[in-house]
Amino acid sequence: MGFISKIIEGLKKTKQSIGFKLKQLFKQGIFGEDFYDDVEAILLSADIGAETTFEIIDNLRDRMTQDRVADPDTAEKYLKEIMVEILGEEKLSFDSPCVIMVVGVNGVGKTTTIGKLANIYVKQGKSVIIAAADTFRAAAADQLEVWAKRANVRLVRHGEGSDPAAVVFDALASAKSKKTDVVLVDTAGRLHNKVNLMEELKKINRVIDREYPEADRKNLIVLDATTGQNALTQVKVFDEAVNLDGIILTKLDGTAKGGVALALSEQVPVFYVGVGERIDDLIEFDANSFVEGIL
Ligand SMILES: Nc1nc2c(ncn2[C@@H]2O[C@H](COP(=O)(O)OP(=O)(O)OP(=O)(O)O)[C@@H](O)[C@H]2O)c(=O)[nH]1
Ligand SMILES: [Mg+2]
Repeated sequence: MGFISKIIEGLKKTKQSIGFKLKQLFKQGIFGEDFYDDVEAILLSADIGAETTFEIIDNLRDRMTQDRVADPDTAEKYLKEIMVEILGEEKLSFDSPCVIMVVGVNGVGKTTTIGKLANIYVKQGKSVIIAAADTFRAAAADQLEVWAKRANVRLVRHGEGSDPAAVVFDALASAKSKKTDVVLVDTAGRLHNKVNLMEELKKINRVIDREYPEADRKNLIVLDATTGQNALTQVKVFDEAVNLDGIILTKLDGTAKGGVALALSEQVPVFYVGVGERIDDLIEFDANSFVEGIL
């Protein structure tokens, strides 16, 4: 399946919840105050969030009034354009060597996403090493081992309960000596408490800065699309601990809450979306395809 058809398939439920309703509304061709109220209600119901929804509505009303838009196709085109502007066109780009630390609460799909990312970079001809820095959960490194084998990349792991920063230290040493292009760092999603988790992530972050200052750095947060607006809070909390460069939004395939990508994009750019559990179910985010997928 191609990229576009995959994202369209992944956004099917979101489209069912908002796209069809909006289409019907636009088709009526009556663009008075009721129209904007109805669009607002539909967007609010789709996890786009109040702030982003109001911004979209204000923009739409301004542009439609200014250009005296009276036909459904133009109105729909304007709405799509506004959404694409909000989502932005930024892609994840980095120089080799690069260290990508992947963070997020438990169960969102960090480990799976690391396997998928490793696969993407290997296919691009890059060398990759994975650091199993989630030493808290017993099966975490085993799970990562399976993904590393699938993607055919090296893995650095220590025993359960060992210091995650030490795992990262070893992975960096190996990457430096072998001139590896990308180091992917898997982290724990849960510790005894949230303060511990944030302190651990800060420590790993410091170790990377100190041990490999010449490497490019990216901190990515993985968010589960099915959590909807809750994802915004997660971005805030993790961004305070370690500066976030981007978002990977997983499990779009199982949810009608894909609209949350719009609210998230206003905070931090979305670089990839997960649309399934298989190794090639991670797609580079593209604003135009996304908007076509939901409307
Ligand atoms: N449908 C679907 N499932 C996904 C996607 N990404 C991950 N999953 C599933 O989500 C579950 C949790 O994934 P993990 O990769 O273990 O999540 P994690 O964030 O590493 O979890 P912890 O290590 O416990 O914090 C697994 O069953 C994955 O197969 C996706 O894009 N779509
Ligand atoms: Mg994990």
